Amino acid sequence: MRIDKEHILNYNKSAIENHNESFDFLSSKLSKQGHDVNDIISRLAEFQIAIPSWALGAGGTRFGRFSFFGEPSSLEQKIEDVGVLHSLTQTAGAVSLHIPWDIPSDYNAIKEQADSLNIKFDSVNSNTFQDQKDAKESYKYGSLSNVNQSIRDQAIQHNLDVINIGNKLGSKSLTVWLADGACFPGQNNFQTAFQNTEDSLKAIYKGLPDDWKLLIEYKPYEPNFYSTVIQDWGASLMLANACGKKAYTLVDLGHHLPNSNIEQIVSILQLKGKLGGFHFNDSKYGDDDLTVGSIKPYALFLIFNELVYGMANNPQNPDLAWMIDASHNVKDPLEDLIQSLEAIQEAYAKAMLIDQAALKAAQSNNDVVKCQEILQGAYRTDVRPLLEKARLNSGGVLSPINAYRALDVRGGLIKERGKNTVATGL
Ligand code: PSV
Ligand code: MN
Repeated sequence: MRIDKEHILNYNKSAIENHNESFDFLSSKLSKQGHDVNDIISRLAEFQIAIPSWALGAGGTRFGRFSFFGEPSSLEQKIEDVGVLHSLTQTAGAVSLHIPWDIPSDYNAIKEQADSLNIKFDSVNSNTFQDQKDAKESYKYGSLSNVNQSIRDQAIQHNLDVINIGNKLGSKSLTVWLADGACFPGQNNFQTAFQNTEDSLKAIYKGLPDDWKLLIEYKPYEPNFYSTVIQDWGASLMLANACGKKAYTLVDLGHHLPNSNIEQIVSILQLKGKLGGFHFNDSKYGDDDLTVGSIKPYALFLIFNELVYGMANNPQNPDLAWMIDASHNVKDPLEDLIQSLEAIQEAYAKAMLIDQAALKAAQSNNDVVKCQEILQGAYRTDVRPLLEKARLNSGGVLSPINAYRALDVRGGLIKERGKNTVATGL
């Protein structure tokens, strides 16, 4: 299913008056405060977030999965769904594939399809947390960290195969998330597991093309509940440093113990030029994979404050790979992703409103109250008209959720695909 330009134009006609009114009001207010509104809008339009190929179907838990009607059942249909998201929002111009869930059968055809929808292939993700059909070795007791060399070799080879697949599509990074760890004290030797992981990652790194990055994701627990080999940013950074300059840490918002100061982690990694990628989601308890901004929007804003600062002040840190990593147990996956995209853009726009010079001055004077006023002044601004303008300028719709419903996109997908299709993924 494709959303044609005509539909977008028609939809926007019905909402343009309200938009103009609220945009003019906000824009004149911000201009008076010294903001370059056009610059903020063009930076919003440039900010593209990858959609993971595994998030287009309904998500589930270990207790069950309630499938969503009209789910994409092939990679082509998944790309089609990202195309729908991108035409409406103009901010989802990339897809991130998980291998082996989404191995293309015809590379040229899939590249052409993605091209025609203006979608790039972002980071490719390997999977050594599940056993694959016909695999010689099992990952039950770990993959890159395993005590058994031939299991490590199989996991290394899988990552090299993923690089190869990504290379054919134009991806420029490999994301490694390891489920390896232990469920019980004494189950493994921490040092051996870490050293094995380091050696395995170095072997993968050797096969990384020159213009690629290796992104090392961390997570404190799950599926292992006593210890995880790459449990935090410190472990990830140590491994990235051991591999070399093309290796970076990847931050997934859900992969922290309660109350971790994620913005501080983000800030220091950028200072050291080692923040490589970002997985957005939100959570109340752990790795809940909820819609971005649905639980802690202020925390997201504070993270974006550091990201904006880093993008302006840390040329030593490369451009980041941005991706949503969420799951949707009870919502239409596409509606959920639209809400996440909107929340990310909103936090970014608000962070761009922070007067960095005034903040620096207040910090130099130890004026704590002023510092808070500056941050919260930006946070309390309703920036949605800026997001609308950015979408409008790029050919998207003023309100993606309303347009998605008005155009009955899900109804159209069900008509094309039937009710009971099931997407690959977790
Ligand atoms: C693990 O929880 C994770 O965040 C990793 O990024 C995986 O690749 C992804 O979720 C999908 O399961
Ligand atoms: Mn993740």
